[in-house]
Formats: sequence, C-alpha cells, structure tokens
Amino acid sequence: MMKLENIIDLRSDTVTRPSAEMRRAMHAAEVGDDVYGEDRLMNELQNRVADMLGKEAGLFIPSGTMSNQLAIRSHTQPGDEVICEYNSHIFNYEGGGPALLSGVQLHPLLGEFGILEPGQIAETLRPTDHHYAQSHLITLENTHNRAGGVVYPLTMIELIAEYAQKHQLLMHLDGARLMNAVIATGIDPIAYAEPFDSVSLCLSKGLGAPIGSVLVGSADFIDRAHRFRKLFGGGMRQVGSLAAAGLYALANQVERLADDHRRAQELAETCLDLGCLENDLAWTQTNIVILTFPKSNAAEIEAQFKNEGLLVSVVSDRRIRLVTHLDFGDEQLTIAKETLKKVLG
Ligand code: TLP
Repeated sequence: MMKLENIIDLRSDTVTRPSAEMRRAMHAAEVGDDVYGEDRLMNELQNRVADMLGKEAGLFIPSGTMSNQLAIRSHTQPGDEVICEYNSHIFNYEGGGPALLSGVQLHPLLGEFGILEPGQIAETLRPTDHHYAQSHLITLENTHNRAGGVVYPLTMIELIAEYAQKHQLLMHLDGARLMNAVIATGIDPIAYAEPFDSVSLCLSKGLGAPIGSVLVGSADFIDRAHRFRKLFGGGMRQVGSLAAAGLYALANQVERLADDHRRAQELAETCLDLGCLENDLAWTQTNIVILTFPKSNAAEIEAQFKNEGLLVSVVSDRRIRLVTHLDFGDEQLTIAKETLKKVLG
C-alpha cells in the first residue's frame, strides 16, 4: 500500500492544502458576522477582487458552481434562454442547476477548443416571435476546463461582446481559472473582465485557497446576487479566516501559476512522445493536460496509474485529465513522468 505522502494527485487543482503561512494568516484573522456585513476582511477581499477585475462590487460565494448559478439567477427570469458552450462547466458539471434554480433553458453551442465565434451566436439568437424562448445571457469559460485549460482569445471575447451589446444580451464569465489565462498571456485581468457584466473567479483552484469564489459585477447586480445567495442558503457568518486565505492567495500565489504551466507543458511533452496527448503541444496553454486513447479504456488506465500512486481524473471513456497545482513540485514532476512512461510506454 502506497504511503499517503508519496501519492501524486493530479485529479484537479482543487486538491491543494493550505500552506503553513496561509494557515497562519487564517488563524490570525479577525472575524465579524458577514450576514450583517461586519466581517472586515471579507469586505476587503470582495473589494480587492472587484478592483482587480475593474467592477463595482464583489461577493464571496462558497463554490464556483454556486457563483455561476447565482450569476445566472441574477441575470435572468424563468423562461429565458442562456447561450453557453457545449463542453462548458455550466452545461456539464453543475447538476442541471440552471433549470432547477433559475428556470432557464440552456442553449449549448459546440466551440472549437471551447471557443465560440460570434457567427455561431448570431445563428442561434431566437426571433422575437412568441414561439421562441428569448435569449438573455451568454456565458463563456476562461480558461476552458474540458478543452484542456485553453485560453479564450481576448479578440474573440470582444467580438462576442460587441454582438451581445447590439442585441441586448448580457455576458457572464466563468473565470474559475481566469488568473491562469492572465499569467499565460500577460493580459491585464481588467481587460479580460471588461466585456462581461459579471465574472466568477475561483480562489480554490490554482490560487490554492481551501474554499471560495468571488462573483463581481455592477453594484446593482451584486445586490441581486447577495439576495439570492441568502435565499439559496449561502449567507455565512464569521468568514474572516476564509477571507484571509483568499487575500493570502491573491498576494502570494498568482505569479507562481507560471510554474504550474511549465510543469503541465513538460507532462504534455511526455504524453506527446507516448502518443497519447489529445492535441498538439500548443493547446496545453495553462495547467491542464488531456490524454486520449484509441480504445474506451480510460477507467482501466486510471486504475493502473492509481496502482503506481498517481491519481488522475477520467473525463470520458477515452480521455484522462491531469491538472498541475501548487502541491506538485519538480520532484513529483520527475516521478509523474516516469509513471506515465511505465504505464503507457
Ligand atoms: N471544476 C472541477 C470539477 O467540477 C470538474 C475541477 O476539478 O476542475 N467552473 C469551472 C471552469 C471549473 O472547472 C469548476 C470546477 C467550477 C466552475 C466549479 O467550482 P467548484 O468546484 O468550486 O464548485
């Protein structure tokens, strides 16, 4: 039986544990009751993320899923239609939340590597005739998880936003890993966020906080989201220590995402040599590597990796995902590459 400390966990960048320094910051945090708006550090974190993304206000949400769902609820009315990408997290991994929580119908469009083009949206937009549900919101994902951490080209986002504005459509960004896109491209987070009415940023992925996302947008939008957060049971009390973890992550764990990207690139090179990288190296742009196999045996391969002490996630019967993160260093990279060769060579 493999010792726990020897196991390399590349299932997701959500698996990281708070470092000793982050725990110290959490331990020392002053707390107040956030339902009364009295948690000073939480107010600071919310304002900090709103400023960082150039929006009026921010709201801390327990998870990325809840943050996306609150955005959809706050932007739409039951019966509306929401345009999203076929492989997006919102369409695939949020339990059908939009139908249940917002009473909206999703209209998924297949993008290339998760990237939609304005022309596709133009073809989709419903006539105002009473037969049709009315499209009110477009959601995009940057970076795109299921496409393998692909960065959404800013020019494409701007073209979609131009189209959206012309047709009175709102725009929400699932920016769970937006800071990976920022670090990969050097583009200012404000420029990435500007075309959107709301952005959800996760602190608990590559940034390494134990919990939380921040939803940002106009003051009016955040006021609505705040009401729905309470209604969905997400009003929290002494959250200062979670805010301290988030503030620590933003201050100390953003630049280092470049290390995750370098290590993902190295893993991708090994997979390419082994003939199982899904696309060419240029599509491993951030911290996610997708492996693909000719036979439907991803679950068996996952089990073989597990036997060797490497945890990965199965994304479909022929695809496996590796995600690099702050608890995965160079020493583990060497071991992981050896394991890949041993199992797949
Ligand atoms: N994604 C998880 C799984 O749900 C697949 C992961 O391990 O990657 N948006 C995007 C783009 C995400 O990748 C995730 C998490 C979320 C939203 C939801 O975040 P949480 O897990 O906090 O609800």
